Amino acid sequence: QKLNTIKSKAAIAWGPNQPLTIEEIDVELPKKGEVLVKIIASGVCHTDAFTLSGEDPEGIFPVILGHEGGGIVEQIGEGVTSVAVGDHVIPLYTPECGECKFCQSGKTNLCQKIRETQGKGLMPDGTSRFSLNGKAIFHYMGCSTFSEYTVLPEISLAKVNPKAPLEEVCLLGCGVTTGMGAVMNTAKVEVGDTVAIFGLGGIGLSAVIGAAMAKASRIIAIDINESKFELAKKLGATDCINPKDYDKPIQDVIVELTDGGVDYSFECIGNVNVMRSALECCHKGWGESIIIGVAGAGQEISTRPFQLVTGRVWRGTAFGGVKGRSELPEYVERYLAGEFALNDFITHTMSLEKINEAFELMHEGKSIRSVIHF
Ligand code: NAD
Ligand code: AHE
Ligand code: ZN
Ligand code: ZN
Repeated sequence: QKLNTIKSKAAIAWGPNQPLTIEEIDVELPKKGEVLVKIIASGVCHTDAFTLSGEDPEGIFPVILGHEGGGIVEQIGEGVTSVAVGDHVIPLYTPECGECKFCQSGKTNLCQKIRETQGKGLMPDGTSRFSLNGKAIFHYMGCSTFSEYTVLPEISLAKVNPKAPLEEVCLLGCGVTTGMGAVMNTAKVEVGDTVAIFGLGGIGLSAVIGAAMAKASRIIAIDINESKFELAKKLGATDCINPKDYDKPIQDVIVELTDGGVDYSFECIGNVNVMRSALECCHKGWGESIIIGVAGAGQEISTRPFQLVTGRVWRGTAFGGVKGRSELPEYVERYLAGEFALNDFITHTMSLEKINEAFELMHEGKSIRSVIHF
């Protein structure tokens, strides 16, 4: 074994649509401002599948995917002060440096301090900490949680209450925070508002939870897979609709159901045609549609500009607008206080060796979240 490295079991994605393989890789110990984290659990998000499909313009291989994790600090690099060995942490694909123009603006959670290198699969110094037989393996979204050990910049870690089970709160590393945050921070849904949520995976169902917490009067949940409806109803959906049951556009159905359209809609699929429906089911004059879903390379959205001229608003959100270091710990506290459950989402748990099954279950529409236990 090389000096300054440790061995780690990791799932490697070698190229688009190739099954991941489990390898024993070398992980370099953390450099200045970096932290070695032992991953305890990681959810599998549709964005991992999206990048694996080859549709992600930033997709790069070979790579260690995974960005919805929970772990424990194993070692800190020089100058790290905000976390210590033993701390429980959630990796952040949207870091929070507190210093960049974006952090200082107070208008966004999209810290850009390390965005460029992160998008290239590298640490901020432009190199990778992962290798297999001397060949570099890329990082993913600054997280790479499908590895027993991973290295992250200090600014990419939220320190959370150690009382929270990491096997559950890992879901706050992406899906649940994204959906709830989109409703509460981005849209700012208020008591009595009407809401339509397209796509009832981990993101859409979390948006349902957010809308129920905000006391929306009507929560219309839309999916082509009706097996999602039971949980959507349990979480607070008032109406569940399958677009395949209608011979007219789903936006027309929703406009009729809601006396002119909803106050807010959320696209949680990544389908540009559904994004149009989500905009056009909004109420004239004020309805806002929030894009959460991630669409593939070359895809574009379209609508008649008249839709916007007449007051509808098209917006988007990443990580639910949540600033990871300063705001995510509070989500963990709210979970611990019983404000929302996470176990409803965990339809499957498995070891890293079975990770390809998690992708299969997702594509078959059989899972909400598979959580990998290390
Ligand atoms: P998922 O695969 O678990 O759920 C998607 C749901 O959409 C499924 O229930 C599926 O049946 C449904 N669906 C598919 N096509 C449909 C259609 N034409 N009409 C209605 N329903 C349809 O995915 P997920 O993990 O919940 O992620 C959802 C999307 O959000 C993905 O695009 C993902 O990349 C994106 N995402 C974005 C952010 C962000 O920060 N913006 C964060 C996480 C995930
Ligand atoms: N890399 C893609 C876009 C992927 C994307 O939009 N990612 C979301 C998070 S999805 C989490 O499941 C995001 O945060 N985007 C903001 C950012 O800075 O990446 C592409 O199209 O190039
Ligand atoms: Zn995600
Ligand atoms: Zn910043």
